[in-house]
Amino acid sequence: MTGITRFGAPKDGAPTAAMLAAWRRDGVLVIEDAVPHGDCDALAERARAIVEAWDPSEGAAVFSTTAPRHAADRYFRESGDRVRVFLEDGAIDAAGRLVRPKQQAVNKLGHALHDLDPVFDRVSRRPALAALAAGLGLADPLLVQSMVIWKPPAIGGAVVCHQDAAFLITDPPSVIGFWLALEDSDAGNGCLFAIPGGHRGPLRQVFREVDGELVTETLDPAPFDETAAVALPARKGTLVVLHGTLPHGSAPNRSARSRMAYTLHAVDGAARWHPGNWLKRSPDAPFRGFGPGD
Ligand SMILES: O=C(O)CCC(=O)C(=O)O
Repeated sequence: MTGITRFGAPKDGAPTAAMLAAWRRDGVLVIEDAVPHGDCDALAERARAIVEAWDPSEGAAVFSTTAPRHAADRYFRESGDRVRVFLEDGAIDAAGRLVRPKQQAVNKLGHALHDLDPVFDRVSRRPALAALAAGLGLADPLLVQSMVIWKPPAIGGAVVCHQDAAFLITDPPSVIGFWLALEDSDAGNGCLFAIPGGHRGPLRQVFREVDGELVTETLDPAPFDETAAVALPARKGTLVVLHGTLPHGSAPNRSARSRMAYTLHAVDGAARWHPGNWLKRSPDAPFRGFGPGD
């Protein structure tokens, strides 16, 4: 038992009264069978094809939330309106050469899959997801960031407990995370965990640009109560919706199974997008909403 109420997919996507009550109480919704397996497979297949086509000599960066090095890296900073490949710690040697097959070396792809790839675009802009976002209060939703989190077998890295509002900053905080299991996840292969109700606590940190450098600023030093965290196992097709101030993360994957997930973050265009956000878009690639012409 996870202690979190699990829901079936509402008919037209809009959250039911029970879902809204759980959202307010817990700051997280687990919606089973929200996306058909065919769409999950199509996303996983596209992700693998992007990695297959990627030439490691074009450049790459290790992405680690436990030993962050990416902040100084142009490769990361320029990925806001591109699709770039980030590698696991342990996938390259001291000279930067891959020591594992590409498909088993990836930490994540990011961060504009939803705008640049037609398959990710179609699944991200499902009408049911737009109805869910509207029902959860995003008046003018803007899809700002998408990632495939690879979690490869054996070396899949941990994602430390964090609040998404620290990384996608608006005033007031408005980000909502839509996390979709592309494969079954459980405690054995590093499923998500979250602290139910923790979204009602303060935003602890912001990660932002100051004088050209990306820095983490502490707003509130109170540690997360990780003893209150619950595991959120999710079968393929399950959507986990995360409030922007909900503390959540995932354990490493030391198993022989991969744990691929797709995650999409939306903010409210009615809130002010902080100019110091790490995530930048070129002027000809503005954030768009759920509609084709938004
Ligand atoms: O997939 C994971 O392990 C973590 C994802 C996450 O933290 C997020 O989408 O905000």
